[in-house]
Amino acid sequence: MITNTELEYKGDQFPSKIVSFEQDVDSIYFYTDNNVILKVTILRDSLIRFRYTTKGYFSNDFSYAIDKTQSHGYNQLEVTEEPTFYLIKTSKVFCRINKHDVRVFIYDIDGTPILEDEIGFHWEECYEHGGNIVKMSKISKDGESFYGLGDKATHLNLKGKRLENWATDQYAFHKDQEPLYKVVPFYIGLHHNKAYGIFFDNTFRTFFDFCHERRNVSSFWAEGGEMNYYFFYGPKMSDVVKTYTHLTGKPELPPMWTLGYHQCKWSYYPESKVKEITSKFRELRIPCDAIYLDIDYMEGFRCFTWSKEYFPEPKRMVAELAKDGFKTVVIIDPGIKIDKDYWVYQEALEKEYFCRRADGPYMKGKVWPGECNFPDYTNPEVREWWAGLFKELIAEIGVKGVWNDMNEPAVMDVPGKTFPNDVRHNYDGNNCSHRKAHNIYGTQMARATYEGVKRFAYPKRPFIITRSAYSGAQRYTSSWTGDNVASWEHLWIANIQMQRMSISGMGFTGSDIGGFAEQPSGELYARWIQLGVFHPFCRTHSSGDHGEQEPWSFGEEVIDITRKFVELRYQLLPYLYTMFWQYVNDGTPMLKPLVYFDQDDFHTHYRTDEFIFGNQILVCPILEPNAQGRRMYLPKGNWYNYWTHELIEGKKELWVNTKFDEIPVFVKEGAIIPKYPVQQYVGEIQFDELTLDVYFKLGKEKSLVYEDATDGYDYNKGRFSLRTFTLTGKDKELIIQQHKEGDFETQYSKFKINLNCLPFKIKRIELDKEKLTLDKVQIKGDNSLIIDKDFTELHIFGS
Ligand code: MIG
Repeated sequence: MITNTELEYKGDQFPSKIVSFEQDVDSIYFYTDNNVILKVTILRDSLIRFRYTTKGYFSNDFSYAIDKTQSHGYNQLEVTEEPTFYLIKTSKVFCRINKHDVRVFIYDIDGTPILEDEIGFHWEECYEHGGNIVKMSKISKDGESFYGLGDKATHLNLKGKRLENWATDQYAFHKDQEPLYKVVPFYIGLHHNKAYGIFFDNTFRTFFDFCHERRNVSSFWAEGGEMNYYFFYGPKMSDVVKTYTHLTGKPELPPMWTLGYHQCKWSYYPESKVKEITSKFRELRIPCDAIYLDIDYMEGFRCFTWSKEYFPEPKRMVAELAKDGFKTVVIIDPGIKIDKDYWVYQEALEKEYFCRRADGPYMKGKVWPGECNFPDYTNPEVREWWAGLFKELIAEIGVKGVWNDMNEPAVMDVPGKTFPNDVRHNYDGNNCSHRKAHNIYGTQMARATYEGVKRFAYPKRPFIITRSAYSGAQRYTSSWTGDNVASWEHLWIANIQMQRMSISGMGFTGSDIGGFAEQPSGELYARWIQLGVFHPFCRTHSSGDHGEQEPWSFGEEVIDITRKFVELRYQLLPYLYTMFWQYVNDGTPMLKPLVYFDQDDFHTHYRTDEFIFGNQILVCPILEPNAQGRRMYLPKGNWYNYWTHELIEGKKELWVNTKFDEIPVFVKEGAIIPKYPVQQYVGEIQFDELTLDVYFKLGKEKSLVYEDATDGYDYNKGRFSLRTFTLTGKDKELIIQQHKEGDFETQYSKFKINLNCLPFKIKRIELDKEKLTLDKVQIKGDNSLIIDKDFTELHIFGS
């Protein structure tokens, strides 16, 4: 018999009081008398995990996001019991846990409240009235700002927004549209000049509310799964971002060519069209390293096949393109055409690798090839099989990179544009429904692709690009921001998305330059290229049904602007490669929003347009038509205008004049910017000179240049070169010291040193403490020196 109380909707439930606690090395368990357990795990002094169950026991602890190869450790952990609370202390934070309601309060060592529970953990659990929702609410502090969350197409500062994480194929999305392709449930809070972070590692549909519903409350919740989050203490935003990136993992170094310029369109075919495009790049001398084949290269959109009509001899074509410096990248989608004569379909069917509906049949959905089945990439055996499928493409045909699309997963002509919720997934042995696996499906596909490409490209490095991704996907793949639009608003969105992705651990990202949907004007395309060359991933792509979108589609002026900026990117390759190496090494994001650069300056908290590219170059795109320049904010420090060399003091708003072939670019004083000669593709020419653009400063500044063989894995065996340049400027002196690590021999043996903005006349030069004889140095008219040895100290005296 059903009683009334059983049918009654209970609404929110709350933990009751703590009745006991127990410590097991780095974890402390708090037990309540209504089956809630809070498990607090100290991973580092500034990294604490909070995990709750409402069942009285914890299920298997499994996460795709956490990088298990990373180590953690703390200096201090003390747990004390007081009459009304417990206190957990590390060397960085105190964490108070109330006995009567399990609310959590975190303070830093100075006693400043950093993050405090409002209601804290609560949940709904009722089959008749809406299922299972786990919720968390925090008190938001005065003047608090919020950042992060991956690819959101909205203001960089998320204060006042409510956001949703459910990977979605969002064609021609617009500003503030939710949800989008990626799921990064990580945010940074900043108040009283102190930053902290939260990573809510829950793959169900999640929501974040930053003072949108209630002015003083930030909250997050999930439609299933556990309340399971990591807290990061800064106080610097850079510490939060680095620790988050360390926790969810960093990529390996990509081959240097992937940092070149890429050309794409839906679709270049047949072979003659592809060749026409690549030849035109060489003819116009616009550098380019990669050419993409979209879905039409396949036979009826069947993955791992080639259209015999359009591409009769792929191996020959790919080799010919490679001879001309072009790397071929091909698209691979998750949908496998239901076709009993198609070997990939046959194999997957035989081995039972396709996803099934709850009551048994295979998940069927329409995508480009027509009706398809979909591999369950959350099954390790399926990933292994999928990886093996790349043998022919990579090892035999010579394709250099793979592009994973439609992996939200996208399904046509159905409500919700994806799988139904009842679809089953293996989830690495933790069987579950699509409600839980949806958000990581794309990441697991990209991971399987990465494993395949890596295996067959060896000893070269793999390259993968994905559309959908969950936290941690950066370990396997780069990404792009999906189907944007050729509009000025989307140029603004692209700028923000790339900064946001960078501080969300997923730095190797770019937008479709020029816009995917609709046709850009020449002016918009030029402005987009001018920004795009400063994004980690730099590719023009378009849907192709609105006209041409190659650099030469918009007339001479745009060709020249494109060439100028793509050439600049190629000159800056050692700088770009070094910033990538820093990302790989310690999780430093490649692009830094101004708030990341100087969080103590309140003016930076709501800036969106300016960003720091690497460590020493500041970029501000032009985001409007007919601009003669723009207003912008220059953060702390002194900056040289890259084009005019004018020195400007920062921490102020200013107007900057620009011509059509310029955008505001500034170089931090004291910087030494390394440059290669312009090449049409990475490795095109042998060169014997590294250019160092030196920007004088009164005082000290460090600059780095990381190099290796540009591909392969020898750098892991010490075959890299890391140069540290220390610049010291005095009244009438400039000293540049160089320290070199690693045993990679760079191909060049000379340095061309451009002494920009020297405030004095050169009187005498000493190299490694010896007065220079002229065969070791040539002074050119424009304050540039050629030095033909690996110096350790260059000392310039002025008068
Ligand atoms: O339904 O492969 O975002 O980059 O060119 C469209 C064709 C499928 C969507 C991708 C886009 C790609 C296109 N794809």
